[in-house]
Amino acid sequence: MSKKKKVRVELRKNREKPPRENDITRDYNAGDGRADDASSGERVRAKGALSRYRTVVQTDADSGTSMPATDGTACLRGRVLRVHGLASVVETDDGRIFRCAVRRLLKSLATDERSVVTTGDVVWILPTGTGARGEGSGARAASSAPPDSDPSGLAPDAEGVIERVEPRHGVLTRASRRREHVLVANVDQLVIVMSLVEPNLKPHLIDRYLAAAQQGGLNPVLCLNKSDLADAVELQSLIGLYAQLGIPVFLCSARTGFGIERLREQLHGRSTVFSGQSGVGKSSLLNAIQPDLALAVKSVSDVNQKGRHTTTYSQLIKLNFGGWVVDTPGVRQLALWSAQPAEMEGYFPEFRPFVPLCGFPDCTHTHEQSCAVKDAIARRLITSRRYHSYLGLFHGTAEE
Ligand SMILES: Nc1nc2c(ncn2[C@@H]2O[C@H](COP(=O)(O)OP(=O)(O)OP(=O)(O)O)[C@@H](O)[C@H]2O)c(=O)[nH]1
Ligand SMILES: [Mg+2]
Ligand SMILES: [Zn+2]
Repeated sequence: MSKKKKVRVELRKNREKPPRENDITRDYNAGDGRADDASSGERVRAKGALSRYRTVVQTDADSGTSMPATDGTACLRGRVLRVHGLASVVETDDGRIFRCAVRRLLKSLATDERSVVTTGDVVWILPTGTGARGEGSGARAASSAPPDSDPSGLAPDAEGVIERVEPRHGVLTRASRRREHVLVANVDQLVIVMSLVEPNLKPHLIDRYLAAAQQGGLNPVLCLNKSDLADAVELQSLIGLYAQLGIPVFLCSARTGFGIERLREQLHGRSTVFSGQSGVGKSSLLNAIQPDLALAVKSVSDVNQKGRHTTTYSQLIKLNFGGWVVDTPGVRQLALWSAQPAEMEGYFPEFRPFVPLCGFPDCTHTHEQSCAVKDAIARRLITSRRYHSYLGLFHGTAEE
């Protein structure tokens, strides 16, 4: 059984007539009759100003249950390439590019979730503008945004409205200002990009990414870049640790091309998101993998401007050798979204053999006596570095 959640929706009073009464009926049917107060929830706020609420039931398996009906003949299916504030750039299945607003009802549904539409979403759009033209946008979608053009970087063929967002799978999510921020949807692999130096490797951030990957249903891959600048010998134990956990580790240099062929093979035929701190070389690696992408990378003159992100928005890119990749802006921190402390041990697979041996069945492996996990750390069966990452996540403190 999939979980159901009720969402209280305010239908904003921007229309004279109640919007789409037939939707309510449909919601009622679609929601197993549980759109309880479909009409009884109507309240009149002020004379003449119609203000209505309704509760819709969304299932996790199909959060589209309460989405407006899409007219299969008028709507086009597409994928969100980028989001710029209120506008999303969508490539439809026939290869056209649309600049889309989001239907108001969808926004109402998502008031508590920051990401009603995110990069990678599969959506249904209703074309609104005329002059839909052009075919085959792959090359344009892949090229970087020319300055002073449309902020999307693409000259859209036409305009449209996003009517429906398909249920997501494979998401990279984080907590941002106490809200859920879905960075990317519908990918199957997360490439955690770290650089050996400039900026220095942050093992605790790796562990957070690994937890986020499990949470979002992504296969993690660790990519250690800038191998031309530092000797990786000192990292053998770290590389060994992640390899033991079953995580593929790639040592690369976007500058020299070292390790790039292997990374390219890893992307082939998959949908991948690249994430990591600013300046680790995410965009540089993608340019090395497919040079015609010509993604903007930090130039020498920018190097001293610390904290400045060169990539400023996530974009979904079609790879010419098969596959999709999302280049994202750098992150400073990665706070997990809605993860309960008790869930954290599940993100540390090497704890698993010991957890059943703890003295208390609900042992948190923090302060308890007779904790088999802490014993395993004392016996060096679990590294104390990973245990510290666990403590940081458990207590919800920021990583060092
Ligand atoms: N020496 C060396 N420098 C690299 C390598 N990869 C990237 N760089 C440099 O690192 C800087 C940052 O690279 P970007 O590709 O812009 O980094 P990014 O991760 O995309 O950064 P944001 O877009 O800000 O998140 C640039 O000056 C690159 O030239 C590498 O393998 N070796
Ligand atoms: Mg970048
Ligand atoms: Zn324990």
